[in-house]
Amino acid sequence: MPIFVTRPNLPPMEDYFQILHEIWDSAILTNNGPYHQKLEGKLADYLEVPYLSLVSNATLGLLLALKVLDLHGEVITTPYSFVATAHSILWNNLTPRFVDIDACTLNITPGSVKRAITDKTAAIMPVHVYGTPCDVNGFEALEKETGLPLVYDAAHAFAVKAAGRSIVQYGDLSVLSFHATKMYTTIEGGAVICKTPELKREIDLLKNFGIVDEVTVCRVGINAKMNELQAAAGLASLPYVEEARHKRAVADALYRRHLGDIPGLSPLQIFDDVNANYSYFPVFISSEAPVARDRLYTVLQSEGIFSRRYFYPLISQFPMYANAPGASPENLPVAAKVSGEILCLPLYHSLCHQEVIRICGIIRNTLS
Ligand code: T4K
Repeated sequence: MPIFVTRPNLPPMEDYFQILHEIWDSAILTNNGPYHQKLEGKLADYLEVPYLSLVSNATLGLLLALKVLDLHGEVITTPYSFVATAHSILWNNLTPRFVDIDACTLNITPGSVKRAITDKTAAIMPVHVYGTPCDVNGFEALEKETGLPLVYDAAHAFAVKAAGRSIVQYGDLSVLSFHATKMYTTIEGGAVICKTPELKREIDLLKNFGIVDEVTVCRVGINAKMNELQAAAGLASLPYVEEARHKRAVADALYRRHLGDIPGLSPLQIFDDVNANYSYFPVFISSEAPVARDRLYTVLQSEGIFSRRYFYPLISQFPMYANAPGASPENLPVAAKVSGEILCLPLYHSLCHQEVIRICGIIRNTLS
């Protein structure tokens, strides 16, 4: 059996089927149905936030989060992310301005963002990469100082807490992904967490074409609604999230124990005071290692182990971003180095002890 970088955390089939039966009986399949409403409430409680709006995926969530702020100009963001981050900026006719990342957290920092602010800057979009929290307090201070709105791409950060506080309580808006590859899934899906009831009302409007009632349309909205089948998957999965987090934590610790002393390999640090979600298990293969990152990637593949080079290439290297402000490699030395060294090893709730040991054995043999 191949081992993929991740596997969906599915609820027991009976739990999902029970809700599906009810949906079939009611024949309400979408458009703010009862399961959509129920999941919004449950997730808002679970994540300790007052205003949460479900969406059909995080990419549309990010698009709407920027749209709702009615911005013009540039959005400062990271080159080290999934391409959806920057695409949401371009889709809003805004220009991404890339700044370099911190070598420890792999996130952009208030300092690097501050140095890149110009009179064209309209907003800041940091990403909590792999679920590692950004310097949320520093960004909050920067927002107070500059008045620039903060939109977090929190696609990887479901259920993460920093200093005991839910990470999605920060910023004007935060966007979570519930894609099949995430630690909590609605198959496809996401949520926009809003600081104010007004922002939630606007997101709710925009995700449903801008429709107010049968005869009134007040915004150029889009269709970004989560449907009832997605919401049902989310409701059925939610009771199993903490168990999945625990199983991922066990696999993470096992990796660290068995990979700790391999020269040239180092796992991404887990930070004090963070309640992590163990979304990914990224390791760096440095230039001191006897074989390069890409060689290890290929060896693992030949053994049926499908690791991923998240995030290589950098977003700033894709053709539509290569001429964006800040995109030149000289401006992004840390991101460029990390992108060349990173490898995300398989990590998911059902990855068993023996599989982790086997993966570590292959890595040790390849790197020694
Ligand atoms: N912002 C950030 C920072 C993101 O990382 C993402 C998405 C977004 C925004 C946008 O979120 P969404 O609009 O998707 O909600 C995957 C995911 O498609 C994507 O959601 C995710 N980030 C990105 C990091 O990874 P791929 O192209 O690498 O996925 P794929 O299909 O190669 O799947 C990876 C492995 O997962 C496969 O080898 C097997 C396994 N898998 C995958 C699927 C789809 C399964 O076991 N079952 C499945 O159903 O992008």
